Amino acid sequence: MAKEVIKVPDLGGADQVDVIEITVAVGDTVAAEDSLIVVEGDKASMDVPAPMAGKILSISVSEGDQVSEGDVIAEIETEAAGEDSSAGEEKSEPAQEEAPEEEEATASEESGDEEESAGGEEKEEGVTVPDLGGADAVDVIEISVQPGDEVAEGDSLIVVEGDKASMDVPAPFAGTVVSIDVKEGDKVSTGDKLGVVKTSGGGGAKKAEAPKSEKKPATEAPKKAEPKESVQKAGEEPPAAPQKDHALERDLTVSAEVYAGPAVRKLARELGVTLSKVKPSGPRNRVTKDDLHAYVKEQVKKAESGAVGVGTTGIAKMPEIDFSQFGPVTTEPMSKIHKLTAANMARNWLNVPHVTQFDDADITELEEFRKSMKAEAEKRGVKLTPVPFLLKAAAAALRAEPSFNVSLHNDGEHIVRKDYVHIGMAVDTPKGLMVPVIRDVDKKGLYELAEEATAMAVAAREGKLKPRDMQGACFTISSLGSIGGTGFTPIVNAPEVGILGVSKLSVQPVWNGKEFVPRQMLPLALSYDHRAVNGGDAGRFMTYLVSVLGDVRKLLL
Ligand code: CAO
Repeated sequence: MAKEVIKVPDLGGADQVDVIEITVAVGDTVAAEDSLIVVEGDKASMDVPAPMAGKILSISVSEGDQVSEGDVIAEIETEAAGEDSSAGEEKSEPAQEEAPEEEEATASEESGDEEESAGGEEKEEGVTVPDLGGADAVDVIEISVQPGDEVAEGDSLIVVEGDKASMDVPAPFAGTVVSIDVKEGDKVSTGDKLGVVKTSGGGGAKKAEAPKSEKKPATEAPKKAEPKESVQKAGEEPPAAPQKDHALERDLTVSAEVYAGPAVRKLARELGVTLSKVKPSGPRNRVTKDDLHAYVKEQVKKAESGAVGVGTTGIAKMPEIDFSQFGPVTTEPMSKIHKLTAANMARNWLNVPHVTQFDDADITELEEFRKSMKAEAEKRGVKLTPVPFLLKAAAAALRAEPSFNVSLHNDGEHIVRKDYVHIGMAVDTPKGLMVPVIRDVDKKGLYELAEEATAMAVAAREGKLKPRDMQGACFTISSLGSIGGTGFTPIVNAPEVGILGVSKLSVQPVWNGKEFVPRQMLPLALSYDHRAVNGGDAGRFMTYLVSVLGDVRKLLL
């Protein structure tokens, strides 16, 4: 065991860089090259990696500190004293290897594309990737300008990112962007051509003041770029040291003005997360790895619960409202059934183009018949309500008009036709809405259906339904007749394509050709998925249904 001191490595000439993230905690065990802290200078941010594996004993810096080369970052206890004793400060430099040097003046200097004309006239110069401090084949993560854009000297043209650092490649002089020859996702190395910038005149190119071959000494802090107005959002500026942070802001504006370090950006890209959607919690509104993880967790949770929000529908979410400001409230968790119903309803409402057709069935004779059978039904231990009749009539209609006994295939290319008739029955339970399914309704008699409907309703209310009891329906009946109402528009329970809403029976005056007579009229509402069913089919289905409910003898035919 040996104790080693880890210091800030060579920062490529930059001095007094900000510590923007501490990525380890005291007690953490790290592998060699694991990031310890992230620092950020004028134009680049970089991870400072552990020079050796070990356990972090202490951390001497905090977020927001400014550090320079040689400052102590942390103490680490290494496993094998002998092996790592030579590491110490020397090994604290690997980051330097990957940290791009801020040699903005190198851009274009070695380019052979220069088309220079006499002083004071326009000239076009190729811009190349500057010295990347040893890094090779770095990713182009943002193109900051377009052909035709006016840029000031030092304005970012593109942003590149290696393993441990990201940096702007600045315009070598003020002028107009003629072309950008790389695109996001390309890999570039030192010397690769990025594009062409045209000076507006000899006097406009500040670079002309410096000899072409002159490179800025590595020890000189890079010149700060004045950010373009378009990337400066007044409301989003970090509060501290605005002048110093101009280039920093530019660097952090990658991905819609988001403030994040290279490691976080890399992780975001790997996870496919748009950084601008992540709520930052770090200093100066910086997105941290924890923020990214929290965001991904939340998205996964939402997706698994089927919750509908931005991203799945494109519809803005409801604003969060504190109802207690209007009066006393209590907040309680939704039951699992309630949450599932909410998700299913939203999914069906948004996916299915609904049409609802209305009609009234004259069930005067049906009611007479039902009442005449009631006593006998009770002897058999069943309750004969209108529901078994509705089940039987709907099954007959599904057979007579099979356009309703289908489901749309998910591939959008096929229709599945069913040669069975299973019907779901909406049941109102204390825990929420449940839809048990009665199988082979077309093959069952009224008593059998009455018995099964009652048993299913009881099982639903007692929470005893099994998943299979709620699967496989071809069509659903939602009867609110015992509760009341003159009509409602039910939501199709996809992948079924139709649902019948039944409201409360009432006695209505009906013209029989000679006079108005009192008839018992049952309001029906048939909602259907207009992708699968046409209005004509729906009209025929409803007319057939009304006719068999009007004369149940037809069910025997
Ligand atoms: N009009 C007038 N009276 C009706 C009627 C109608 N359309 N439908 C049923 N009734 C009567 C019944 O005949 C019964 O009266 P009697 O006891 O005098 O015979 C009474 O209402 C109670 O019926 P019930 O509720 O016990 O049985 P049911 O077969 O009518 O209904 C069930 C069973 C499970 C469908 C029902 O209890 C239920 O839960 N309905 C709610 C469904 C629902 O929530 N739908 C909305 C889904 S979308 O949110």
